[in-house]
Amino acid sequence: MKTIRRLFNACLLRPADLPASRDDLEVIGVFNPGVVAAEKGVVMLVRVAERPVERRTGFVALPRWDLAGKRVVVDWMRDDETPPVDVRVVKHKQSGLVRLSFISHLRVVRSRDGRSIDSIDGARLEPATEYEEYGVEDPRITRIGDTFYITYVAVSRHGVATALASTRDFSSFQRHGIIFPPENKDVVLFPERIGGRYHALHRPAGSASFTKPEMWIATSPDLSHWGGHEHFLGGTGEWAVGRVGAGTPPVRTSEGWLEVYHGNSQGHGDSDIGIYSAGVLLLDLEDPRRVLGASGPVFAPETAFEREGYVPNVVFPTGIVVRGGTALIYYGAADTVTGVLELSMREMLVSARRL
Ligand code: MAN
Repeated sequence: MKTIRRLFNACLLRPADLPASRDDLEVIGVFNPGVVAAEKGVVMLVRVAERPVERRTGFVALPRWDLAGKRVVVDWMRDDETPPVDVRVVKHKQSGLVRLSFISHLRVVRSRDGRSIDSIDGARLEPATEYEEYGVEDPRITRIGDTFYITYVAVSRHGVATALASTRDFSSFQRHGIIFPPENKDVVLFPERIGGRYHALHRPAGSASFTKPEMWIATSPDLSHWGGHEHFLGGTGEWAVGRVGAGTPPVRTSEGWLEVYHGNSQGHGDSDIGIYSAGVLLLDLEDPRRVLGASGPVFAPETAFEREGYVPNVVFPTGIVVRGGTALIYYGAADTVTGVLELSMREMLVSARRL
């Protein structure tokens, strides 16, 4: 399928743009940003992935957050006992448990025009609970009233869960705990109540493969207690047979909720991660469980910074800002950098109606 023409495209942030949080760590990725339009322009919470600088022959360095010491510590494991699953993950042979070879936190970045970075703030959202020992990742931001709600992935020895935080100023954050237990990620909140209830898209994934991971939808009276879970969407084509998940928070249009989501083409072999591309969904305004249209890929890895990097061939949309007839879509590319591209709203809506 043909992708939609990019009206603007830029690589906004690279690992070299950000100093590591400590001298003995190095930044390997600044990607998958939560993005929201605020009074003075666009605010982003960018996922910063870091790994230890030191190498020891015969060992792998596995970072984790030490809760008591409030700092990253490193576990050195023998590499013959912890072979890689893919570039991101190793598996301890004896226990069968996996660990990440990096640890992520979130950093506040600002842009007045949404197309270039003006400043990188000191403010961070770092791991702080036992559910965040292996990092906090992939935030999505939804403004509801005058509060910005952040759903983010919390990774720990208890699994991969999704937590909620909120802020009014992006300098301090309130944590509201885990809202979707393991394994669940790619959670996005709708920006208003529908039929009196908050709505979220989420992506549960279990270890028994009765199904490929699917997107689900849930509702809540208060953003903390979620119920009414329903299966919502599986893969919609070859480009999304491996995985699908919500990308950006949904935006209201006259024709329905527009949701930019991701799909994975599934690699061949265990360590091949496959290609991640982006599609568009159109959901009924009154009942977002009703999918009115879907299309994809509307954009796919194309530029060098999307095709080459820590995990090659990944575009992973996580933020959207609509201005008039176009949308700026923010995404992680190759699990390494942050990109922005501009698409016509009309073209996205027309493509989604075709199904
Ligand atoms: C996958 C990837 C990684 C991420 C882990 C844990 O392996 O998405 O980037 O760190 O899951 O969430």
